[in-house]
Amino acid sequence: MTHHTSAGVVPWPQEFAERYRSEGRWKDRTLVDALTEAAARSDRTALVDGQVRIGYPELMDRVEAGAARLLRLGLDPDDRIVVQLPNGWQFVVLLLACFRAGIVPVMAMPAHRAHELTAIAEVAEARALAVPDELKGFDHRALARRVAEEVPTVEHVLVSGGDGDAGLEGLLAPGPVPGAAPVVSPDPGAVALFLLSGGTTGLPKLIARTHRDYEYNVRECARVSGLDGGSVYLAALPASHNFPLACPGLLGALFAGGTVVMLSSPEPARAFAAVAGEGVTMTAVVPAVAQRWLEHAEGSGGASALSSLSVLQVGGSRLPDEIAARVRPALGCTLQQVFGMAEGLINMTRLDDPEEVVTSTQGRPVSDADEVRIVDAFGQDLPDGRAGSILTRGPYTPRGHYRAPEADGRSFVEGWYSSGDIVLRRTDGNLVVQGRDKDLINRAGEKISAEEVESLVYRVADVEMAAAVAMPDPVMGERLCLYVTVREGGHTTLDEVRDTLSAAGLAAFKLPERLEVVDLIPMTKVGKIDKKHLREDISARLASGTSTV
Ligand code: OOB
Repeated sequence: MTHHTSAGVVPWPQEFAERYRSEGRWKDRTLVDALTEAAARSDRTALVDGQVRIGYPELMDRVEAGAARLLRLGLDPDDRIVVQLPNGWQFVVLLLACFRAGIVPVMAMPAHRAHELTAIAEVAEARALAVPDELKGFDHRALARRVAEEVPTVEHVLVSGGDGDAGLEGLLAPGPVPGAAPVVSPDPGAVALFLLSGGTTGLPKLIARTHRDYEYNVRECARVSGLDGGSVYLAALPASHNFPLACPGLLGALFAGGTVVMLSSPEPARAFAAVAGEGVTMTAVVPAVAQRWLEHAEGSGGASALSSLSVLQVGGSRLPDEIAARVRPALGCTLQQVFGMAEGLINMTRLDDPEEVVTSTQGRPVSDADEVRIVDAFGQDLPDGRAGSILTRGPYTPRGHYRAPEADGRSFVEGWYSSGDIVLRRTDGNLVVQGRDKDLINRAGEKISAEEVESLVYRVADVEMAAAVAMPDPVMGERLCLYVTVREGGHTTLDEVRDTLSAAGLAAFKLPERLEVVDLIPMTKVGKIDKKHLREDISARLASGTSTV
């Protein structure tokens, strides 16, 4: 028997919940209710994936039938299903079918491997996994089987793209579904999905998002980014990430009655062709991708392919001001900077902001009910213009991680979420992200917990002590550099470390990209590894071209 999802969810205090409801922020409707309203009004294509085009009536039919078949399979409302699918129509329909039935998807990434998937399935006590057959030469079906063997709650593996009988395509075909029980809508206050935290702990943390808080998240983001029924949204970042999913993302486009185009990679040639072919009006990318798009457009004159594009959202990591300034001239669209987090708070520059605000700030909260404080090391509020740690709470920022009371001692302070970002608030209210005091590496928007990597490095035979730090990188923003000390007479290499971590099932994007074998790892006065010193050290080594190996 698995837990009920709600056990382990930290609720909003009653007075806040009542206020959010009476102010009309939280509505009494599920995510599928929001979709149903849009579907009734729209005559647009809802979903495009290559040659596959799905209109709203067909989408609703598939969602209803998919929900009925998930239940007929033996899954119950409130059961968790780990979803590890690439950007394709199956991802969208499965997610909506889960929302319809009250089955709770857990948003894994295609890049995850056994280490991550097992931990995610364990924390969620998942009863099912949904995976592609194979992706980029990797056998996800075998990976899922391995996870299912290790995690006793997992009973079903649903595979997309294969020819097996448990195929996802069959499950998500339009109805009717003989012998199925009627599908009952979940409570709007129930957990709709779990997002993955870009956190700093050794194990992944899950964030429970309810139907009503997530619907509000989508609604406010859609308003601020100008989405409407005529919008064509390109999902080119991995769709299980909060940004392309709900800020306003593909859910925003669907709830507006617009069109969603699913693309499995943001690689410029393919993305530009998709924009031109489908008349895409809006998309979201990370700074590293924005940079590649700029180079592509500035180089081969590909910018004309983007003539339909009106808004380019960029977020996930800090966009350098100089790159921000190139967006409008080179791509001919409005830049919208987005500083958000899976834990809730989303900040955006506004479409009619002066160019200076758009190119040099990360915007301001999307909701006037979002509360933001900037505090010093002692938790004292700082005046505008002074950089400090950002704390936030609000109608779509949950009050804790899922089943993680211990880890939350640091990241939630009396109901305020402390993201670990160092932020300055200007007098005009716009936020500027200046740094970070959390122990992670932000590799082109993909968050890598230093602790998670370090804990596995000790499996390398001769390693004595390990410290993972961010090294600056012109393309990815940051990459992971690993400092190690080795036992006397011992030695190790970058290849050995990477091989060991891969064998441990760690996702490839988390593997160290540089190794520094040193005699001593510097410690602070309180006996912690001095990461600040190491970051300065690697910056200096990169600047002077020196290395220990
Ligand atoms: C987004 O969400 P997560 O959960 O992957 O990561 C959140 C963290 C933030 O705490 C911050 O450290 C960093 O990512 N971040 C940015 C940023 N946007 C996110 N740092 C500097 N500048 C930005 N514009 O990354 C996310 C979620 C929803 C929308 C957009 C991004």
